[in-house]
Amino acid sequence: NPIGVFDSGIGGLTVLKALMAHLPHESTVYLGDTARVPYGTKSGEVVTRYSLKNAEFLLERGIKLLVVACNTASAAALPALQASLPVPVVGVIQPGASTALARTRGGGVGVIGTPGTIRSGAYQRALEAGGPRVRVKARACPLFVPLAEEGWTTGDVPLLTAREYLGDFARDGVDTLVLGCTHYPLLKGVIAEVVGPDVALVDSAEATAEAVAALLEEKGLLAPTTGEKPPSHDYFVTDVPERFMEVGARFLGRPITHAEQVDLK
Ligand code: DGN
Repeated sequence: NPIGVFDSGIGGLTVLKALMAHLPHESTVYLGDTARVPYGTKSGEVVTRYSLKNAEFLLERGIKLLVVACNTASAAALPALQASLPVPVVGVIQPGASTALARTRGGGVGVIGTPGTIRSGAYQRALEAGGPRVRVKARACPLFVPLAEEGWTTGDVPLLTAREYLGDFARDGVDTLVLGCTHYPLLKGVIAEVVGPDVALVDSAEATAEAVAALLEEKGLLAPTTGEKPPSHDYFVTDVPERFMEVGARFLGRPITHAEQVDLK
C-alpha cells in the first residue's frame, strides 16, 4: 500500500522529495489542495476541516500511513487527524523540533513559518519541551512563500527579504534555525547567507522523512525492496493541474508528468 501525503498545494512536494530519497521503494499518493491554498493565513478551525477532507480522500486510496506535509496543517490539525484516522499519522512539526533540540549547542533555537504555524505555538511548545535551557525565537515570514513559488530564490529581492525577517536571529543567540514551512528549503541559500555559518538550518522535510522511515520499520510496514514492479507516484490536485505540474517540478526536483484534478465534497 502507498504512503499518503497531503499539503495545501505545491509546498509538500519538498517533503515528498525527501521521502522518495529516504524510501525509494515506497509508492506514494500526493494530494495538493490547490483550490483552497493558502492554509498559512487561515484559521485553525478551517485548516482542520480541510485537512480531514484531504485525509478522507487519501484513505479511500488505501494508504498505510499519512504524512501531513504542511506545517500549517500539522500545527492546526494533527490531534484531530490522529484521533480519527485508522492509520498512523506523521506531521512535520515534531520531527523538525526534535532534530533542532538534538542539534542546538547553546539552546537558542529559532523557528520560522507561516502566520498560522507561528500563531498556533505548536513549534514553540514542541521546542520548549526540550527543557529550561531552550530559548525559542519565532517569526512568521509570509513573503518567503510567493518568492519560492515564483522561483525567486537568489538575488537582491530574496536576500533583502531574508535580512528583514532574520537579521536579528544570530545576534539574539540563535544557533539552530528550523525551516518550519514547506517552501523555505528552496530559500536555504539566502537564509544561510543572512544568519551566517554558525547557525545550523533544520529542514523539517528531511527530519520528517527520517521519522517516517523509522516508523514504517518499527511497525513492519516497509515495502519489499525486491518488488517486481517499480513504486508508483500518483498526484491529485483540487484545482486545474497545469501550474502544480510546472512549479511542482521545481519543488520536487523531477518532472511531474501527470496530475489529476479531483473535487473534494
Ligand atoms: N504548506 C504551507 C506550510 O508548510 O505551512 C505553506 C503554504 C501555505 O499554505 N501558505
